[in-house]
Amino acid sequence: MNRFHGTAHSERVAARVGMWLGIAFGICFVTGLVSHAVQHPPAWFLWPSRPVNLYRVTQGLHVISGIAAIPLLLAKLWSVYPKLFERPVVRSLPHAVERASILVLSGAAFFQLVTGLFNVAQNYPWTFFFPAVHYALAWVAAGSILVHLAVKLPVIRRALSRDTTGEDTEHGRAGLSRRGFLRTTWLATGSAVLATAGATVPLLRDVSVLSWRTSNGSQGVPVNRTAVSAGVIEAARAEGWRLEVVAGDRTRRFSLAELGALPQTTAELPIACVEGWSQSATWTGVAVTDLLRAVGVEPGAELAVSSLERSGLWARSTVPGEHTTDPLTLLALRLNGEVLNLDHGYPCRIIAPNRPGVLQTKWVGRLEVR
Ligand SMILES: Nc1nc2c(c(=O)[nH]1)N[C@H]1C(S)=C(S)[C@@H](COP(=O)(O)O)O[C@H]1N2
Ligand SMILES: [Mo]
Repeated sequence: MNRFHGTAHSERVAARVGMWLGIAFGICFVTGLVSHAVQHPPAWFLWPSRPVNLYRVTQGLHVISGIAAIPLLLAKLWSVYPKLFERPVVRSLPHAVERASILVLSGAAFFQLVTGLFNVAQNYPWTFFFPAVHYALAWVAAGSILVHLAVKLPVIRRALSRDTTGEDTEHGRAGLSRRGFLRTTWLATGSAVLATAGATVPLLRDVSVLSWRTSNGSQGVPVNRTAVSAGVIEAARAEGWRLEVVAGDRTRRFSLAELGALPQTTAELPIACVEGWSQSATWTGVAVTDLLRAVGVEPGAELAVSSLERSGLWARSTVPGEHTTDPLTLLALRLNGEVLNLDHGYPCRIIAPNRPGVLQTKWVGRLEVR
């Protein structure tokens, strides 16, 4: 009856690949939730400013586990696709629910991986707002995985606990093909990770031939959005540029020279882009703690940051209290020993430890103490 018996289409293969896929999805889901919470913090959520590289690691894991899940999902679909042709199509109500949940699961998983991949490649061939849709479907995928796990638990148990030593000889060639299939799956997964992880893992930088870091950038750091595309060249270069610092009903204005005359702090801090690339650099500028004290405010207050950029999605950000007290939260003026160039946010930009790149606002024009 089972035409696919004894090949890669066995319960055992499906369960083994499924287990690794489940682990990859689990890591991807949790790190995705972290990234979402950091960018849209609910009231109870507190994201520390240390360790400096924590977000870099969680977001790196998010993208790496997502990449690993692609070959794993393909292998999993390959191992179970004969079930699509099972007849009768629906045997009972539970069977119908199970099949429907698998449809939702495959659809959501496929959607997440494909849109995620396009996103890291900075290609947006769609009109919806990626982060919101990606976030919503993560819950759909996670929910349907749980249903699937619950339904399949007996099969998974049986498949993962079965002793294979006898089986391989029993089925001869079939056993070999099963092992060959698994080995190919691991190899494809490992290659996909190695080919891309260098975007965030410095040791793999030269190994990762498919790495998608946004150009090599100037001053040794990639550039996501250039000053030209943000339309800020004129405003950033203007003679009359002043940093406005608003605290209550007082507004202080600092020229670039005045900012340069305040105490300067230098720190090695990463840009950790949500798109999965990260890069450490040496930043120098005015510690936000020093800047706040210069305007008579105790650090610990929340800061609203506005860019000279008029309409971009990332033209504004909020630096929460935990970050304004950290002496490494900088209004950076210099990068790797040079004056920040226009693409990196001249005249000044936010660089705070343990933050997603999207919140490291460039071309800052105004800070407002909340
Ligand atoms: N004003 C403004 N700031 C911004 C952005 C932007 O589009 N506009 N992009 C952000 C993103 S997504 C990243 S990853 C970092 C990249 O900084 P870099 O170009 O100096 O590497 O800047 C952030 N700051
Ligand atoms: Mo980014």
